[in-house]
Amino acid sequence: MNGIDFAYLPIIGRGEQINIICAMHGIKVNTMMTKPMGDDFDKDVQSPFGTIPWFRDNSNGIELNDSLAIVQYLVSKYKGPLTPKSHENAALTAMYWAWAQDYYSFVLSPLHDIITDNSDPFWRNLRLTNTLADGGKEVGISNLTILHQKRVQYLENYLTKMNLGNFVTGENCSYADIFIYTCVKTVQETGGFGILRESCDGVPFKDCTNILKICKSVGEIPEVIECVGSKFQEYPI
Ligand SMILES: N[C@@H](CCC(=O)N[C@@H](CS)C(=O)NCC(=O)O)C(=O)O
Repeated sequence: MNGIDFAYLPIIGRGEQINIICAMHGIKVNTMMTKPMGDDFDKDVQSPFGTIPWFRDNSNGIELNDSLAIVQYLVSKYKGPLTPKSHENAALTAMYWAWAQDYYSFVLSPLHDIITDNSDPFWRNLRLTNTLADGGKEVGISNLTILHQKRVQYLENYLTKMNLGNFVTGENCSYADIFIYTCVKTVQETGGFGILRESCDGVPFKDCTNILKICKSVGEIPEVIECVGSKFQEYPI
């Protein structure tokens, strides 16, 4: 294959899970850094919807501008360990991915605005970013901490009820496990998320035995170890 072009930023964000999935499926990635943190790509102009991740498969020219669409395309076109084994497994994987996507969109992403001190309402193409509008930073962090705890508890409770194996859909790792892993490790280890850790008294995933078990299992996969390297320590968010 000719590999893929992949535009993102030098952060964990919504990009690292795609790098990991490519590593696990042997897909060659040509990384492009987008403005304002790089010069290879301009999301405001080149992305159909003004956001990243953005992707093109050089073998056929298909261009995708949504992380779930990218991941589902990759694991079905380039079969490997993360390719769902049944329709049921595919649907459950997409559902757990959506948990991580919502957690990212409504908890981690608004925290990015606080971490980067960006309270201009229109600095993103996708959503309003005046997280600090009502009550300032302290109230913002406190509200997002409550939301974090609620979202995490829902997932943890459901995993307990389902009593599955080492991963969300059973004994095999899915692409949803990878996204849950990158979100959890971002909160646990990146410098910027110190504010959330502090707000959770240093234990943002307290009593989350199942979630932490999944992250441990993902973190032991050799391709994950190699792909991630020291990024959680180096990247700000
Ligand atoms: N549903 C989209 C959301 C993409 C998204 O919000 N991307 C963020 C970065 S993780 C972005 O481009 N933000 C900048 C902006 O909105 O201008 C996906 O999952 O790809």
